[in-house]
Amino acid sequence: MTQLETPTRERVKQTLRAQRIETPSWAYANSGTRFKVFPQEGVPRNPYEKIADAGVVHRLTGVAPTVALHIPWDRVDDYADLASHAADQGVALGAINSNVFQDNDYRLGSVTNPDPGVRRKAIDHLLECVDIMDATGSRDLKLWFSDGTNYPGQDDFRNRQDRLAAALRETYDRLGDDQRMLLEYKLFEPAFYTTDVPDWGTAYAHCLELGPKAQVVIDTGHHAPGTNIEFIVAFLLRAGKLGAFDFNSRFYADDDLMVGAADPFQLFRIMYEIVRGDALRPEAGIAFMLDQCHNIEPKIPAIIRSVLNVQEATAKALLVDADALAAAQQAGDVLGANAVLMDAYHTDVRPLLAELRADLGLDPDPMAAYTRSGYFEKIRAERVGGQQAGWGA
Ligand code: PSV
Ligand code: MN
Repeated sequence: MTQLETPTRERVKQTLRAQRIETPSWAYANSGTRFKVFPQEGVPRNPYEKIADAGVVHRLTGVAPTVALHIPWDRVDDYADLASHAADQGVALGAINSNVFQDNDYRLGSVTNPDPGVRRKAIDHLLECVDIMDATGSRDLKLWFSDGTNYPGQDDFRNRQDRLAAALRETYDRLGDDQRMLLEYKLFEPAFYTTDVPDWGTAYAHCLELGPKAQVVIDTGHHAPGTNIEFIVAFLLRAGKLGAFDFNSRFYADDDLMVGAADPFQLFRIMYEIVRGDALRPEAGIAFMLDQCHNIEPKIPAIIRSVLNVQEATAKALLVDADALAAAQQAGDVLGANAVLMDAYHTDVRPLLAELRADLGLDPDPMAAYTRSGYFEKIRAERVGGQQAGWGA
């Protein structure tokens, strides 16, 4: 490894101290594919236990201070009590994810369903999520709609867009001054012919029409193979319309594997655009969230690994020599410009990150620290009986 100059190391560490990565409550729970859910020992049985696990991830990594909830999977009687439990665990409640995709009524869609009664039910759920945000102090409402069609002629595209716009407007108007709506797109699944919010352009157009409190979420697993995601990042950031990421990685479709596992270079390119847009600062308002499912690997270590992967990609992005890159680009030096980026990507930042953690009073190796902590043995012994949480629970 080339030795990094002290000012560079200090600059990068300083910026990394402010990084915030949000973990998803559902990643701590059981999940699977449509073929099988493999239960694991020690899995949380309720939202309180999921939040306890998120607290462990934050204590070990120092950069995961919030946990996203999914409603109704994390429905509780008293959200203020859940928020105070989170504070006891050293974390706060983050984005509220709505869920209008698991009820029998939503067979033909939720907010775009041809039946006005079903649309009303779906919108009421979105409004309930804003009530929950009021109680938890959450800033962000994350919306993902599985709505779409399976067959040509099944429903009218334009009517569905009108219904979508009306539902978004009603929800938008319910938001408080400090609250935001984050609209997520996805190319396909569960709908296979059309999806009502299939891509960033559709999400962007709706957000533009709604106003400044509506922004786009990029879930890295929600694109056609080969899509240049970093271009989308650059475009939306420049337009002031990037609100959040759902990080994960994919080999084929919406695989929900650990971020940075399938394509660490893509994650670096995305984080470079974030650095280029000066959007790493918490004040820039980009929520860096994970949206993953750990079907066969142990969950808490997988989430720690994912947080570290984002941190490593960020450190590499911060090492790009901006002046040298600009000079090469201006001079039309194609290979020189590419080399500046690749030099940063090929730097081994693990020693720098270990040093950062030591500065913060953390164990330099969070994965090993988790194994040594005995936390898994504790939850395995304690969390017996009851219903393990999972998708839909
Ligand atoms: C949809 O595939 C999605 O990415 C949305 O964010 C959902 O809320 C989440 O997955 C559920 O796992
Ligand atoms: Mn997602």
